[in-house]
Amino acid sequence: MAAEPVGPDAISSGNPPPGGWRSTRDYFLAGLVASGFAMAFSEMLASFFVSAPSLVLTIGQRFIDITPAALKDWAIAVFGTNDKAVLIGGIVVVTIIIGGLLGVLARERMPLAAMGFVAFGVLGYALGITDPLATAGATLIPAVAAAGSGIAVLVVLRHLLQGPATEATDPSPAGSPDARRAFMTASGAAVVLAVGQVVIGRLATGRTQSVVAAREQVTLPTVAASPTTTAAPAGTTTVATAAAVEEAPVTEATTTTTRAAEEVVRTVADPTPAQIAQVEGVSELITPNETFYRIDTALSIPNVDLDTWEVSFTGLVDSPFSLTYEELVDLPMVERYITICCVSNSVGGELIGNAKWLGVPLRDLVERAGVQPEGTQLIGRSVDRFTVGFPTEAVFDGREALLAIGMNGEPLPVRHGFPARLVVSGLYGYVSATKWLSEVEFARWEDFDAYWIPRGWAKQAPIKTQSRIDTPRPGTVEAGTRAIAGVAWAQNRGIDAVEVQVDGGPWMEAILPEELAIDTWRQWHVEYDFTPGPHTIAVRATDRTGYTQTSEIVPPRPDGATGYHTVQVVVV
Ligand SMILES: Nc1nc2c(c(=O)[nH]1)N[C@H]1C(S)=C(S)[C@@H](COP(=O)(O)O)O[C@H]1N2
Ligand SMILES: [Mo]
Repeated sequence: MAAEPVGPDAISSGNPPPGGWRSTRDYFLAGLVASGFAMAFSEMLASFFVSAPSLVLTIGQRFIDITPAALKDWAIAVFGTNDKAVLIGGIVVVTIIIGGLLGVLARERMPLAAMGFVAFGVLGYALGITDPLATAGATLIPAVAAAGSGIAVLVVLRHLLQGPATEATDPSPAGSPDARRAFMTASGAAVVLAVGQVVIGRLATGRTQSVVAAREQVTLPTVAASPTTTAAPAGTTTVATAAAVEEAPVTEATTTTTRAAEEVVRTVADPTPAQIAQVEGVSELITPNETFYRIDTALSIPNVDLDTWEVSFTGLVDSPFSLTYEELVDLPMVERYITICCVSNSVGGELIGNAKWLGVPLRDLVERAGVQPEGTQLIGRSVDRFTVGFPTEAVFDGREALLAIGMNGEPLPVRHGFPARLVVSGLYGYVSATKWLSEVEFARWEDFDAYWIPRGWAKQAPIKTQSRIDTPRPGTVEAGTRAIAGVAWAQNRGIDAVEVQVDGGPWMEAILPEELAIDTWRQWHVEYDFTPGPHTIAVRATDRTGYTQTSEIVPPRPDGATGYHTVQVVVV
């Protein structure tokens, strides 16, 4: 907070400038303090009430929604995954500066400046109620708080600057050192209070995010392992609850197991050692939830109320229906290893991860709804209004497609879509993987374009066959024999071969561990004897259809990047 333009040093401590120290700068400072205080107060109150939106976040959210694609690409390119933090910081700074200008305006025309704060409150309210989880009444709280507290602080500071209106021509007493001290003290106090409110707001958010607590109460369906299987390494039980899990672990890739209530969870075994590359520096076969990439448009993670949450199947169906979380969890489930990735992933990028998903086969649910022949598009709607759309056909063509509630043996992490999300093998996330799912709707293919389609991304988006070098990393490498290793993926098809090339030489066949599933990435490696000097390493993968990934370099937009991943090293 040392950088705040307040405190005694912000104003020269020498003689008052001609006309007193009540310069434009002082009024600007008063405005900055007033708007900063107003924002902090409003944000703190918003964090106390679940249905009251944060105005700063909703402004940011609407900004994201209307931002032209090109600007968004630029922001992601420049700021990477910090783009959201930069956006919020930008909104705060701009708002405070506008507040400063209102402060200057307040010098002569306080009512007009007050109108400015009211306008802010009104704008905040108008944007705030667009938050899908906000109520009209609760939204009044942060909006009124922002306008009211901003005006109040400004009135007080202005009063301290101008003093009683008695002797307007006399700079005293307002211009006296005492009055000045009073102004600075009041400003400083307001800033301290604002900071305190931000801190309290932060702490409160952690508690009102009731979804976090609700998630911790969730017990995933328990797997009673099949008694027919033979011994396997410990720790092969696959879901969160340890209770009622029998000893005999599962070794088949897919084994039907019986639960007490005749419900069925078909679980998958943990990867065997033969399926895991024992190579240092290669991506883990299963990506831990903590490091799994996260991509979404949500500035604040939807705080879903598990007691009222439902997912409904609607649109062009014969029998629409809804499921509560309890009902959903009671349905027959499967576990599947599926690698999901983002279309924005550049060649060699990190926006990809592999997890074990627990969920209901989408096909079961779609059949229950009875989709009509014209329902050629499946729309996945989120509580945050995000949408995806993909061909209904993908539900029936034999690929893995889940309405998932579990990720790597845990309830879905909140950032990855708790309570439920879609996971569809072989389709990029933006057309398939709705997090915080609220509705699965069927429509004609030509009648609806999901969130990213009008923003310049392809409507059909199958994942492209790709490969990535994880080690060595670009830079300096010691001479000698070491592994070149990475991952390759062609979800829904499977990877058959990976080849590595150094300095344009012959393509070397990489070693692949046993396949975990055609829906997951596959680790690969070669041992290579590095000689001193600069070297360029390239990789390419061939999928089970016999297709070798193209060397043609195209950017992620509109339907996924292509080109060989290359890494440059200098061997010493
Ligand atoms: N509600 C919601 N779901 C969403 C998105 C989103 O912005 N909002 N982004 C999609 C995109 S673009 C991707 S790549 C995946 C990423 O899932 P992850 O964050 O769990 O890795 O989520 C998809 N689901
Ligand atoms: Mo994505």
